[in-house]
Amino acid sequence: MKFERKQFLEDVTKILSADFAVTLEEAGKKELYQAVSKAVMTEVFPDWQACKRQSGKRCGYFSAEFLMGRAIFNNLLSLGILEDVREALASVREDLNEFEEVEDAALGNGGLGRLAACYLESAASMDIPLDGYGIRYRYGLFRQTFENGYQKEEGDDWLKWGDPWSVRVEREAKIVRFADMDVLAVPYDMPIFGYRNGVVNTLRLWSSEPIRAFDFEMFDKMKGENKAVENFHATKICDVLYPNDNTMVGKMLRLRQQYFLVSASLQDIVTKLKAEGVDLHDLPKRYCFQLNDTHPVLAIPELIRILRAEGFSFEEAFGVAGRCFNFTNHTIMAEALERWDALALSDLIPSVYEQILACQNRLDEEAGGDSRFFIIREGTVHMANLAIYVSSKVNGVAEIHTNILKRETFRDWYERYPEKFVNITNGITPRRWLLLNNPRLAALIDGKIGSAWHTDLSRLSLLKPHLGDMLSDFKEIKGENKARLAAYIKEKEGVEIPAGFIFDVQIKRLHEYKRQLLNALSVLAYYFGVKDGTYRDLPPTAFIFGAKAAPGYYMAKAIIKFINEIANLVNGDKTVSDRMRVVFVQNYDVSYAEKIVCAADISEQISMAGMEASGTGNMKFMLNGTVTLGTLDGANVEICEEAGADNNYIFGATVDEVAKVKHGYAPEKLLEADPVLKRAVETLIDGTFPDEKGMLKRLYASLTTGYEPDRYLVLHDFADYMRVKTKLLYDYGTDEFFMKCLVNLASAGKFSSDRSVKDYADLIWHI
Ligand code: 26W
Repeated sequence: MKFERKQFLEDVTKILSADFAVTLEEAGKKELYQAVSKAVMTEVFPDWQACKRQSGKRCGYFSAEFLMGRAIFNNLLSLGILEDVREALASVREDLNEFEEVEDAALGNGGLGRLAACYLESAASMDIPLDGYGIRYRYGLFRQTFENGYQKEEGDDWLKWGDPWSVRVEREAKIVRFADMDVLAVPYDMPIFGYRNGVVNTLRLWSSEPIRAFDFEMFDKMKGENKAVENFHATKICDVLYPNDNTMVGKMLRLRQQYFLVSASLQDIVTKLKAEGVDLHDLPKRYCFQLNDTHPVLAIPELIRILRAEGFSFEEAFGVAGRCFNFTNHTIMAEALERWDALALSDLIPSVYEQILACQNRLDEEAGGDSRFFIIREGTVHMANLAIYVSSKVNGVAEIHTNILKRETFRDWYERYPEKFVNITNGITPRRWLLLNNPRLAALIDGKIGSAWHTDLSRLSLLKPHLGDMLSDFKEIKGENKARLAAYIKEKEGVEIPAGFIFDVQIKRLHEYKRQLLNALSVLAYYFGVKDGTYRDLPPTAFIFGAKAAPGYYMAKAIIKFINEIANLVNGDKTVSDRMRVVFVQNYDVSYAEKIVCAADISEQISMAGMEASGTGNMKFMLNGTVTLGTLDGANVEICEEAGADNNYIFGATVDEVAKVKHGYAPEKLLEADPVLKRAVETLIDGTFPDEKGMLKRLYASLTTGYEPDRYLVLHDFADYMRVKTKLLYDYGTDEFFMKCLVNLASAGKFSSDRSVKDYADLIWHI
């Protein structure tokens, strides 16, 4: 984008006067933020219009979550005007960094939502016509604070600063029909800028509204009548994002959200094609759809329903759907595979349910009654099965994950339709996750190999001959990033991390399988070890955690409480203060991640092997020159393939070993055999920590008793984890160690989401 300072400041001044009746001098931060953003939006409008009008085949990325984070810095970077705007504002004594207070758009839970955001950015940068379709939740993922060590949730008012990067497109509103009411779906379009290439794709987020402007008087009169009041609430479909990650809760409101999203999106696309005069039999020539996990899978029967209403036979409609849809699976956890009660579904959207039944009948005929293949069984609709049956392609998100899908999770389906299954290893956008969050490191790389890596990350391998020369600058930059993070943590969390400490980081959603508990137990082991002399000379280390727990996930919340108590104990004990600090940062989100990732020395990726589909945080750390302390799980496996296992720190049971260990597993024997482990685990019940609510006691029980004690093999992997982690801590600081960091950076090329979206475009979308 061309940038002229004088013109820009004039535009900003005009918007300030028209929208807020203030001058540039009088404007507050929020007003200025809106005016600056809008001034840019005005400029890019022609490019955006041109991209929207292109006539080739497009892909719709259907997702219940888009975890976009903060837009302004990324957008300015993509447009190539970040520094220009910074200088223009500085010339009128404003500081662009003030906009770091702008709320993240946190319309997602974790990996799946952030992946969608990276893919949109990469597709635009690679000039791939991909548009996102999602829900404009009024409240995104909750804001987290800690009170007395317990997680507290508050509503996330992400629109507090306004939403200048969206445009409400009321004239393209659609009506979504449920059995009990009709709802208006109003689109808000967000431009997705390609990196310095003039491409502007679209993220279209639907907002639900009552069809008639809300009538308060009517509402007042109807208060007594349950149905009407219920309807009023039901029009609030988009009020809030479900804060679940990995557990399926069969809530009707969630089902409404899912249907709302796919019905509005498909009506939108079909309407536009019809207006262009396209024969809907040719739909697959113009569109394909990527289903981001099962959440938008109702799109399949919805499209069939729409086509039948247009006069298609079921077979014709099924054929078109089969050529349009593709399905990505993001987890093998049984509790996360979506299933819906068939009665509830048929009550809410009867004509859609009819199409699901028709698919089931077709499958019955095709599979000759083989009972392994079903969509509806015992009154439950299995969304993954519906997706696999109809879709052209089904993909997992890392090699090991796709293999597990083929071998286990969807084995029967794979046997029947082997050609459907493909792997597309996840990726991350190097613009947000290196250029933007770590500009000095990016500049150091530019200085060695030029800037072509910005859009071709494989070129990082060209750094390999230069790594030795980069060492001292790299250390200096990492040190500065660490100092900045330490200052931020001091301000936000009140915990001081002294200079020279190792930053050992685990940031991700809280889940038992991700094993933050394993990390916590190691911290206790080091603490007792420092005190009793075993680790008298422990390299000074800050153990940094960040994670939100689903509000209804008891064990996850117990783990947060446990770690916060450990932090209290360690940080309050002067005798260890030159060796250890522990901090659990509050409200971990995309913007916090940007600050942490560039400052980490150790990336903890310690899930039980087989459980983490891919992970993408692991890639972010790698790209910023951080070694992984991890299991052979998800994309860690491929990270080791690229960077070498000896440049990372691998421990623990492999997938095959997990299966074996689980036979006759006896965690109590492990406890008895290992006094260090026992001491750490018993703090859960021996009064070391206050436990008013009995949470820690239940955590202890989850490790030692019940149907499947220590389900995620925390105790089994503990000794090997300690061994490797201790080696890592003692390796830290040598040139040899920093070379490992740099080898990781130089080997991160594969993990660009540019590569991922191109793989999708080649193997699946054919665009
Ligand atoms: C029905 C509730 C629910 C909500 C979210 C079920 C499942 C999910 C997601 C599948 C959870 C998720 O975000 N999975 C993560 O997806 C990332 C992107 O592919 C992977 O990198 C992570 O390994 C995976 O946990």
